[in-house]
Amino acid sequence: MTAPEDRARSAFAAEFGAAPDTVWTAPGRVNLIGEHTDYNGGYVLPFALPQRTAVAAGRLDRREWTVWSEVGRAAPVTFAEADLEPGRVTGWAGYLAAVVWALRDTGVDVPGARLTVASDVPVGSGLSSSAALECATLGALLDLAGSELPLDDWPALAQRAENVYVGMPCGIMDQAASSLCRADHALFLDCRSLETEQVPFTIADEGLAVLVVDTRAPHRHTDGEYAARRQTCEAAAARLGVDLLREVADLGQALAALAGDEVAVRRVRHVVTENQRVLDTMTLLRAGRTSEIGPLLTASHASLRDDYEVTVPELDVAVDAALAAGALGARMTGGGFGGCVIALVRTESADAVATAVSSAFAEHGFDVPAAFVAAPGPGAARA
Ligand code: GAF
Repeated sequence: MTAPEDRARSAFAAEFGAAPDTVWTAPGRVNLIGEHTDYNGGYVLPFALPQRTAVAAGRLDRREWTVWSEVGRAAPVTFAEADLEPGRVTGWAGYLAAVVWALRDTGVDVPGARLTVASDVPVGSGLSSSAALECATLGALLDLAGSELPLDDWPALAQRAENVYVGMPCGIMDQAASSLCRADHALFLDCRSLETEQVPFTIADEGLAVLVVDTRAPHRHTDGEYAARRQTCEAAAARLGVDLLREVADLGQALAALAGDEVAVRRVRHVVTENQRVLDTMTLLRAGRTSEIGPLLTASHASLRDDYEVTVPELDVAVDAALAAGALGARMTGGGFGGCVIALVRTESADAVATAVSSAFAEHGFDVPAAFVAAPGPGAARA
Protein backbone atom coordinates (compact mmCIF):
# COMPACT_ATOMS: atom_id res chain seq x y z
CA MET A 1 0.00 0.00 0.00
CA THR A 2 1.33 3.47 -0.81
CA ALA A 3 2.13 5.91 1.99
CA PRO A 4 -0.75 8.09 3.22
CA GLU A 5 0.98 11.28 2.01
CA ASP A 6 1.09 9.85 -1.52
CA ARG A 7 -2.54 8.80 -1.32
CA ALA A 8 -3.56 12.24 -0.02
CA ARG A 9 -1.63 13.89 -2.88
CA SER A 10 -3.20 11.62 -5.52
CA ALA A 11 -6.64 12.14 -4.04
CA PHE A 12 -6.12 15.89 -4.15
CA ALA A 13 -5.22 15.73 -7.84
CA ALA A 14 -8.18 13.42 -8.55
CA GLU A 15 -10.74 15.47 -6.58
CA PHE A 16 -9.56 18.98 -7.40
CA GLY A 17 -7.55 18.63 -10.60
CA ALA A 18 -4.46 20.33 -9.18
CA ALA A 19 -1.44 19.65 -7.00
CA PRO A 20 -1.74 20.59 -3.29
CA ASP A 21 0.30 23.50 -1.92
CA THR A 22 1.41 21.47 1.09
CA VAL A 23 1.12 18.04 2.70
CA TRP A 24 1.53 17.22 6.39
CA THR A 25 1.42 13.95 8.24
CA ALA A 26 0.95 13.22 11.95
CA PRO A 27 0.97 9.91 13.82
CA GLY A 28 -1.40 7.98 16.04
CA ARG A 29 -0.02 6.91 19.43
CA VAL A 30 0.01 4.28 22.09
CA ASN A 31 0.45 5.25 25.70
CA LEU A 32 3.03 3.16 27.51
CA ILE A 33 1.64 4.14 30.90
CA GLY A 34 -0.22 7.01 32.60
CA GLU A 35 -3.89 6.54 31.75
CA HIS A 36 -6.62 9.01 32.68
CA THR A 37 -3.97 11.11 34.37
CA ASP A 38 -3.67 13.90 31.77
CA TYR A 39 -6.85 15.78 32.69
CA ASN A 40 -5.85 15.42 36.33
CA GLY A 41 -2.62 17.35 35.69
CA GLY A 42 -0.56 14.17 36.00
CA TYR A 43 2.05 12.30 34.00
CA VAL A 44 1.81 10.36 30.74
CA LEU A 45 4.31 8.41 28.67
CA PRO A 46 3.09 7.88 25.10
CA PHE A 47 5.03 7.15 21.95
CA ALA A 48 4.06 7.82 18.33
CA LEU A 49 2.99 4.94 16.12
CA PRO A 50 4.48 4.37 12.69
CA GLN A 51 0.92 4.67 11.34
CA ARG A 52 0.19 8.24 10.23
CA THR A 53 -2.57 10.45 8.86
CA ALA A 54 -1.82 12.73 5.91
CA VAL A 55 -3.56 15.95 4.95
CA ALA A 56 -2.91 17.55 1.55
CA ALA A 57 -4.06 21.15 1.28
CA GLY A 58 -4.44 23.80 -1.39
CA ARG A 59 -5.40 27.43 -0.99
CA LEU A 60 -8.76 28.77 -2.22
CA ASP A 61 -9.41 32.43 -2.89
CA ARG A 62 -12.74 32.41 -1.05
CA ARG A 63 -13.42 31.67 2.66
CA GLU A 64 -14.72 28.17 2.21
CA TRP A 65 -13.26 24.77 3.04
CA THR A 66 -13.89 21.60 1.06
CA VAL A 67 -12.61 18.40 2.64
CA TRP A 68 -12.48 14.83 1.39
CA SER A 69 -11.33 11.72 3.20
CA GLU A 70 -10.47 8.28 1.88
CA VAL A 71 -11.84 6.88 5.14
CA GLY A 72 -15.40 6.07 4.19
CA ARG A 73 -14.87 7.51 0.69
CA ALA A 74 -17.91 9.72 1.08
CA ALA A 75 -18.56 12.80 -1.02
CA PRO A 76 -16.53 15.91 -0.11
CA VAL A 77 -17.90 18.10 2.69
CA THR A 78 -17.92 21.88 2.28
CA PHE A 79 -18.22 24.38 5.12
CA ALA A 80 -18.14 28.16 5.18
CA GLU A 81 -17.32 30.80 7.80
CA ALA A 82 -20.86 30.59 9.19
CA ASP A 83 -20.21 26.90 9.99
CA LEU A 84 -17.28 27.69 12.23
CA GLU A 85 -19.55 27.84 15.26
CA PRO A 86 -18.49 24.99 17.57
CA GLY A 87 -20.44 21.83 16.85
CA ARG A 88 -21.83 22.92 13.45
CA VAL A 89 -19.80 20.48 11.33
CA THR A 90 -20.02 16.93 12.68
CA GLY A 91 -18.43 13.57 11.90
CA TRP A 92 -14.85 13.30 10.61
CA ALA A 93 -15.06 16.67 8.81
CA GLY A 94 -15.78 18.27 12.19
CA TYR A 95 -12.15 17.68 13.24
CA LEU A 96 -10.90 19.74 10.30
CA ALA A 97 -13.48 22.47 10.92
CA ALA A 98 -12.42 22.42 14.58
CA VAL A 99 -8.82 23.20 13.67
CA VAL A 100 -9.86 25.99 11.29
CA TRP A 101 -11.98 27.39 14.13
CA ALA A 102 -9.25 27.07 16.78
CA LEU A 103 -6.61 28.73 14.59
CA ARG A 104 -8.90 31.61 13.68
CA ASP A 105 -9.86 31.95 17.34
CA THR A 106 -6.20 32.57 18.20
CA GLY A 107 -5.94 35.19 15.47
CA VAL A 108 -4.43 33.16 12.62
CA ASP A 109 -5.96 34.28 9.33
CA VAL A 110 -6.70 30.85 7.83
CA PRO A 111 -7.47 31.14 4.12
CA GLY A 112 -10.16 29.06 2.45
CA ALA A 113 -8.79 25.70 1.39
CA ARG A 114 -9.36 22.30 -0.17
CA LEU A 115 -8.05 19.38 1.82
CA THR A 116 -7.78 15.62 1.28
CA VAL A 117 -7.17 13.10 4.05
CA ALA A 118 -5.57 9.66 3.89
CA SER A 119 -4.75 7.61 6.95
CA ASP A 120 -3.12 4.41 8.14
CA VAL A 121 -4.21 5.01 11.75
CA PRO A 122 -7.07 2.65 12.59
CA VAL A 123 -10.19 4.67 13.37
CA GLY A 124 -12.09 4.02 16.59
CA SER A 125 -9.39 1.78 18.07
CA GLY A 126 -8.19 4.18 20.74
CA LEU A 127 -4.95 4.87 18.83
CA SER A 128 -5.63 8.59 18.54
CA SER A 129 -6.79 8.86 14.96
CA SER A 130 -8.54 12.13 15.91
CA ALA A 131 -5.39 13.78 17.25
CA ALA A 132 -3.46 12.61 14.19
CA LEU A 133 -6.08 14.22 11.95
CA GLU A 134 -6.07 17.42 14.00
CA CYS A 135 -2.28 17.75 14.02
CA ALA A 136 -1.82 16.99 10.30
CA THR A 137 -4.58 19.53 9.53
CA LEU A 138 -2.93 22.07 11.82
CA GLY A 139 0.41 21.79 10.01
CA ALA A 140 -1.21 22.07 6.59
CA LEU A 141 -3.37 25.08 7.51
CA LEU A 142 -0.45 26.92 9.13
CA ASP A 143 1.46 26.54 5.86
CA LEU A 144 -1.46 27.89 3.85
CA ALA A 145 -1.80 30.83 6.25
CA GLY A 146 1.96 31.47 6.05
CA SER A 147 2.02 31.36 9.86
CA GLU A 148 4.42 29.79 12.29
CA LEU A 149 3.22 28.31 15.56
CA PRO A 150 5.92 26.85 17.81
CA LEU A 151 5.42 23.09 18.02
CA ASP A 152 5.14 23.35 21.79
CA ASP A 153 1.91 25.32 21.31
CA TRP A 154 0.29 22.74 19.06
CA PRO A 155 -1.05 20.36 21.72
CA ALA A 156 -3.09 23.00 23.55
CA LEU A 157 -4.50 24.41 20.32
CA ALA A 158 -5.49 20.99 18.97
CA GLN A 159 -6.93 19.97 22.35
CA ARG A 160 -9.02 23.16 22.43
CA ALA A 161 -10.29 22.37 18.93
CA GLU A 162 -11.47 18.98 20.16
CA ASN A 163 -12.79 20.17 23.54
CA VAL A 164 -14.71 23.19 22.32
CA TYR A 165 -15.58 22.54 18.67
CA VAL A 166 -16.00 18.75 18.63
CA GLY A 167 -17.24 18.67 22.23
CA MET A 168 -15.03 15.82 23.47
CA PRO A 169 -13.58 16.73 26.89
CA CYS A 170 -10.24 14.96 26.28
CA GLY A 171 -6.99 15.78 28.04
CA ILE A 172 -3.84 16.90 26.24
CA MET A 173 -1.96 13.60 25.88
CA ASP A 174 -2.99 12.56 22.37
CA GLN A 175 -2.38 15.92 20.74
CA ALA A 176 0.95 16.22 22.57
CA ALA A 177 2.01 12.77 21.40
CA SER A 178 1.01 13.40 17.81
CA SER A 179 2.88 16.70 17.60
CA LEU A 180 5.86 16.33 19.95
CA CYS A 181 6.97 12.68 19.81
CA ARG A 182 10.32 11.76 18.29
CA ALA A 183 11.42 8.56 16.57
CA ASP A 184 12.96 6.01 18.94
CA HIS A 185 11.72 7.94 21.97
CA ALA A 186 8.78 7.93 24.32
CA LEU A 187 7.45 11.30 25.47
CA PHE A 188 7.34 11.91 29.21
CA LEU A 189 4.88 14.76 29.69
CA ASP A 190 3.93 16.57 32.84
CA CYS A 191 0.37 17.57 31.94
CA ARG A 192 0.30 20.37 34.53
CA SER A 193 3.49 22.23 33.58
CA LEU A 194 3.56 20.82 30.02
CA GLU A 195 7.27 20.14 30.52
CA THR A 196 8.52 17.27 28.40
CA GLU A 197 11.39 14.82 28.39
CA GLN A 198 12.22 12.74 25.34
CA VAL A 199 13.08 9.30 26.71
CA PRO A 200 15.17 7.01 24.48
CA PHE A 201 13.05 3.93 23.76
CA THR A 202 15.00 1.75 21.35
CA ILE A 203 13.80 -1.45 22.89
CA ALA A 204 14.48 -3.61 19.84
CA ASP A 205 18.17 -3.24 20.77
CA GLU A 206 17.33 -4.88 24.10
CA GLY A 207 15.51 -7.78 22.45
CA LEU A 208 12.12 -6.34 23.43
CA ALA A 209 9.04 -5.23 21.53
CA VAL A 210 5.72 -3.54 22.24
CA LEU A 211 2.96 -5.63 20.73
CA VAL A 212 -0.24 -3.69 20.06
CA VAL A 213 -3.40 -5.77 20.01
CA ASP A 214 -6.50 -4.13 18.61
CA THR A 215 -9.33 -5.98 20.31
CA ARG A 216 -11.80 -4.61 17.75
CA ALA A 217 -14.28 -4.52 20.59
CA PRO A 218 -16.97 -2.02 19.74
CA HIS A 219 -16.55 1.15 21.82
CA ARG A 220 -19.24 1.22 24.47
CA HIS A 221 -20.56 4.46 26.03
CA THR A 222 -17.16 6.03 25.36
CA ASP A 223 -18.01 9.70 25.38
CA GLY A 224 -20.47 9.77 28.26
CA GLU A 225 -18.35 7.51 30.47
CA TYR A 226 -15.18 9.48 29.74
CA ALA A 227 -16.88 12.74 30.66
CA ALA A 228 -18.27 11.10 33.80
CA ARG A 229 -14.80 9.97 34.90
CA ARG A 230 -13.46 13.45 34.37
CA GLN A 231 -16.33 15.00 36.32
CA THR A 232 -15.89 12.62 39.25
CA CYS A 233 -12.19 13.50 39.40
CA GLU A 234 -12.87 17.23 39.31
CA ALA A 235 -15.52 16.95 42.02
CA ALA A 236 -13.18 14.85 44.19
CA ALA A 237 -10.36 17.38 43.73
CA ALA A 238 -12.69 20.17 44.84
CA ARG A 239 -13.71 18.20 47.94
CA LEU A 240 -10.05 17.58 48.73
CA GLY A 241 -9.21 21.25 48.33
CA VAL A 242 -6.82 20.83 45.40
CA ASP A 243 -7.04 22.16 41.85
CA LEU A 244 -6.05 18.85 40.29
CA LEU A 245 -5.83 15.30 41.65
CA ARG A 246 -2.14 15.43 40.73
CA GLU A 247 -1.72 17.60 43.82
CA VAL A 248 -2.96 14.98 46.28
CA ALA A 249 0.06 14.55 48.55
CA ASP A 250 -1.20 11.88 50.95
CA LEU A 251 -3.35 9.16 49.35
CA GLY A 252 -4.41 7.63 52.69
CA GLN A 253 -5.64 10.96 53.98
CA ALA A 254 -7.45 11.71 50.72
CA LEU A 255 -9.23 8.35 50.73
CA ALA A 256 -10.24 8.87 54.36
CA ALA A 257 -11.68 12.26 53.47
CA LEU A 258 -13.73 10.67 50.68
CA ALA A 259 -14.89 7.69 52.79
CA GLY A 260 -18.48 6.79 52.06
CA ASP A 261 -18.18 7.79 48.41
CA GLU A 262 -16.88 4.48 47.07
CA VAL A 263 -16.77 5.64 43.46
CA ALA A 264 -14.69 8.73 44.28
CA VAL A 265 -12.38 6.60 46.45
CA ARG A 266 -11.71 4.20 43.60
CA ARG A 267 -11.20 6.89 40.95
CA VAL A 268 -8.82 8.90 43.14
CA ARG A 269 -6.87 5.78 44.09
CA HIS A 270 -6.36 4.99 40.41
CA VAL A 271 -5.19 8.48 39.47
CA VAL A 272 -2.77 8.87 42.36
CA THR A 273 -1.26 5.39 42.05
CA GLU A 274 -1.08 5.66 38.26
CA ASN A 275 0.95 8.87 38.49
CA GLN A 276 3.37 7.06 40.78
CA ARG A 277 3.59 4.14 38.33
CA VAL A 278 4.59 6.56 35.56
CA LEU A 279 7.33 8.00 37.76
CA ASP A 280 8.50 4.49 38.67
CA THR A 281 8.53 3.53 34.98
CA MET A 282 10.63 6.61 34.22
CA THR A 283 13.11 5.67 36.92
CA LEU A 284 13.56 2.23 35.33
CA LEU A 285 13.78 3.61 31.78
CA ARG A 286 16.36 6.23 32.75
CA ALA A 287 18.41 3.42 34.32
CA GLY A 288 18.17 1.33 31.13
CA ARG A 289 16.08 -1.32 32.92
CA THR A 290 13.26 -1.50 30.36
CA SER A 291 12.63 -5.22 30.78
CA GLU A 292 11.62 -4.52 34.39
CA ILE A 293 8.69 -2.17 33.63
CA GLY A 294 6.32 -5.07 32.90
CA PRO A 295 4.79 -5.38 36.39
CA LEU A 296 4.04 -1.63 36.40
CA LEU A 297 2.15 -1.98 33.11
CA THR A 298 0.17 -4.91 34.47
CA ALA A 299 -0.60 -3.07 37.71
CA SER A 300 -1.83 -0.13 35.65
CA HIS A 301 -4.28 -2.42 33.87
CA ALA A 302 -5.57 -3.86 37.14
CA SER A 303 -6.15 -0.37 38.46
CA LEU A 304 -7.97 0.70 35.28
CA ARG A 305 -10.10 -2.45 35.50
CA ASP A 306 -10.91 -2.47 39.20
CA ASP A 307 -10.72 1.16 40.31
CA TYR A 308 -11.27 3.26 37.21
CA GLU A 309 -13.65 0.74 35.62
CA VAL A 310 -12.85 1.58 32.00
CA THR A 311 -12.00 -1.89 30.69
CA VAL A 312 -14.30 -4.31 28.87
CA PRO A 313 -14.05 -8.13 28.81
CA GLU A 314 -12.07 -8.10 25.53
CA LEU A 315 -9.36 -5.90 27.09
CA ASP A 316 -9.13 -8.04 30.23
CA VAL A 317 -9.01 -11.30 28.26
CA ALA A 318 -6.31 -9.90 25.95
CA VAL A 319 -4.15 -8.83 28.90
CA ASP A 320 -4.58 -12.14 30.72
CA ALA A 321 -3.83 -14.18 27.58
CA ALA A 322 -0.75 -12.08 26.77
CA LEU A 323 0.61 -12.51 30.29
CA ALA A 324 -0.10 -16.25 30.30
CA ALA A 325 1.81 -16.52 26.99
CA GLY A 326 4.89 -14.91 28.50
CA ALA A 327 4.45 -11.14 28.04
CA LEU A 328 6.51 -9.22 30.62
CA GLY A 329 3.60 -6.88 31.21
CA ALA A 330 0.36 -5.87 29.50
CA ARG A 331 -2.30 -3.22 29.80
CA MET A 332 -5.08 -1.46 27.96
CA THR A 333 -3.92 1.76 26.31
CA GLY A 334 -5.94 4.92 25.64
CA GLY A 335 -9.34 5.83 27.02
CA GLY A 336 -10.67 2.27 27.35
CA PHE A 337 -14.21 0.90 26.83
CA GLY A 338 -12.81 -1.06 23.87
CA GLY A 339 -9.73 -0.31 21.79
CA CYS A 340 -6.23 -1.68 22.21
CA VAL A 341 -3.95 -3.51 24.60
CA ILE A 342 -0.17 -3.23 24.62
CA ALA A 343 2.10 -6.04 25.75
CA LEU A 344 5.81 -5.76 26.46
CA VAL A 345 7.29 -8.93 25.03
CA ARG A 346 10.63 -10.50 24.23
CA THR A 347 10.99 -10.03 20.46
CA GLU A 348 11.02 -13.75 19.78
CA SER A 349 7.76 -14.31 21.64
CA ALA A 350 5.72 -11.57 19.89
CA ASP A 351 4.06 -14.02 17.48
CA ALA A 352 3.27 -16.53 20.21
CA VAL A 353 1.68 -13.83 22.37
CA ALA A 354 -0.40 -12.55 19.44
CA THR A 355 -1.53 -16.11 18.67
CA ALA A 356 -2.42 -16.74 22.31
CA VAL A 357 -4.64 -13.65 22.37
CA SER A 358 -6.35 -14.72 19.12
CA SER A 359 -7.04 -18.19 20.54
CA ALA A 360 -8.44 -16.75 23.76
CA PHE A 361 -10.69 -14.46 21.71
CA ALA A 362 -11.94 -17.41 19.67
CA GLU A 363 -12.73 -19.31 22.88
CA HIS A 364 -14.70 -16.36 24.20
CA GLY A 365 -16.52 -15.84 20.91
CA PHE A 366 -15.01 -12.34 20.47
CA ASP A 367 -14.16 -10.79 17.09
CA VAL A 368 -10.76 -11.68 15.61
CA PRO A 369 -8.19 -9.22 17.01
CA ALA A 370 -5.44 -7.54 14.98
CA ALA A 371 -1.86 -7.33 16.28
CA PHE A 372 1.29 -5.52 15.24
CA VAL A 373 4.66 -4.62 16.75
CA ALA A 374 5.04 -0.85 17.15
CA ALA A 375 8.35 0.99 17.11
CA PRO A 376 8.25 4.68 18.16
CA GLY A 377 8.00 6.98 15.16
CA PRO A 378 8.31 10.76 14.73
CA GLY A 379 5.67 13.40 15.46
CA ALA A 380 3.94 15.70 12.99
CA ALA A 381 5.99 16.71 9.96
CA ARG A 382 5.70 18.22 6.52
CA ALA A 383 5.75 15.44 3.88
C1 GAF B 1 -8.26 9.49 25.60
C2 GAF B 1 -8.12 11.00 25.79
F1 GAF B 1 -8.25 11.64 24.58
C3 GAF B 1 -6.79 11.37 26.42
O1 GAF B 1 -6.74 12.76 26.68
C4 GAF B 1 -6.57 10.57 27.72
O2 GAF B 1 -7.36 11.08 28.77
C5 GAF B 1 -6.84 9.09 27.48
O3 GAF B 1 -8.10 8.86 26.87
C6 GAF B 1 -6.80 8.31 28.78
O4 GAF B 1 -5.53 8.36 29.31
O5 GAF B 1 -7.31 9.03 24.69
